Amino acid sequence: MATQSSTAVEQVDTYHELSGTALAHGESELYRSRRLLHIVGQYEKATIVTHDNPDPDAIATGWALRELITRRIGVPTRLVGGGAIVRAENRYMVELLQPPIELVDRLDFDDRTAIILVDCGIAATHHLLAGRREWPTAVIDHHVTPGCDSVEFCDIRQDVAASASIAAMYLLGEGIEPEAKLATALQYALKTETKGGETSYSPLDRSVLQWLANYADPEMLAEIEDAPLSRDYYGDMVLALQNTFLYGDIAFCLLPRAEGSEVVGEVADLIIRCKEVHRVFCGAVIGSDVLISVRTAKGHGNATQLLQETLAGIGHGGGHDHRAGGKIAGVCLGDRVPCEIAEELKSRWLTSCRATRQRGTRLIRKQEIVKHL
Ligand SMILES: [Mn+2]
Repeated sequence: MATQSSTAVEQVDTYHELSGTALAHGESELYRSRRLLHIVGQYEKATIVTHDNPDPDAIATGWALRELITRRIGVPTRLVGGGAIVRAENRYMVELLQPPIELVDRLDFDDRTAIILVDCGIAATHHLLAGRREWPTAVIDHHVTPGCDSVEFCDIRQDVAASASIAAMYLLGEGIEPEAKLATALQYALKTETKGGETSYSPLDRSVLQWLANYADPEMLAEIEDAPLSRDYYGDMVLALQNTFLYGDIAFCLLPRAEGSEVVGEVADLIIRCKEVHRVFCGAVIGSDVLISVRTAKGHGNATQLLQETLAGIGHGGGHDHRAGGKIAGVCLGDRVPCEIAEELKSRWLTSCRATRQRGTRLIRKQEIVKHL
């Protein structure tokens, strides 16, 4: 706090006015960002690591932290993540906003590099540091993140909707005005994280959104949300809907084909919006794995529990109260879920949901499909 400038103090006052109750955490926002900068400043360079297949929240959080570090202390900073960016909207976000993210297969670093893990914890297995002995220097996250006690800097706030809110508060506290593209990325991160009623905006998220509105570009945000889709996407969707079966308010769908892994979650998101559906299981073959997405409506069970019960002993998965994802690894040779696995999954899913109906009806009647071909 010794180097605190008067502008920064003013910004903190603005912050106090903006978020009121959100400061109950004790430590002031500026104190947190200063402490992070102080720690990172002891290294020659920094690498920010997101979870694999980085989503808008991971990308925007990393980008804002990179901005904070380079602008305040000038430490050269990379932003990296493993896997790929698959969802059409997210790819379009990257194309339009050009975040400084690099997708890499492996991560090399030495002890002169500060490592900052964002939007996931060390106990998670879907990041480039998983299974390695090196500890990150810092973790910034909003998930239930155990095992961070030994990390030098930890800012984990489960009450905020997005990690992006935490990173944006650092910028605000430091008096750094984000350029339009970064502000739009942060805004988009907050929008996507609250989809499907999974999380709701905390007072801090609301203050951040208000502040970001001064800098973000609403037209760019709308363009991202209307991202161009491939022709295959429509094929996946039609075939998925034709293959969705209902057992009372429980839906089960195995996609006959999926051009990309993201479509599994998107079909689940679409079906859970059906008024008559309260629980959805969606699966598809990607490579040699079966990828699964589960969604539950509010008041209709915990998606993660239902998924884990369904996959017990044959696969694994995790997620949130109403959205969960999982996988059965290495069981497929062709492009469809093998019959015996399909049957097993259906019966396990219905058992987990305590379904009273065992005979399914199609979401769209077969007659209708055939008639309109
Ligand atoms: Mn997140």
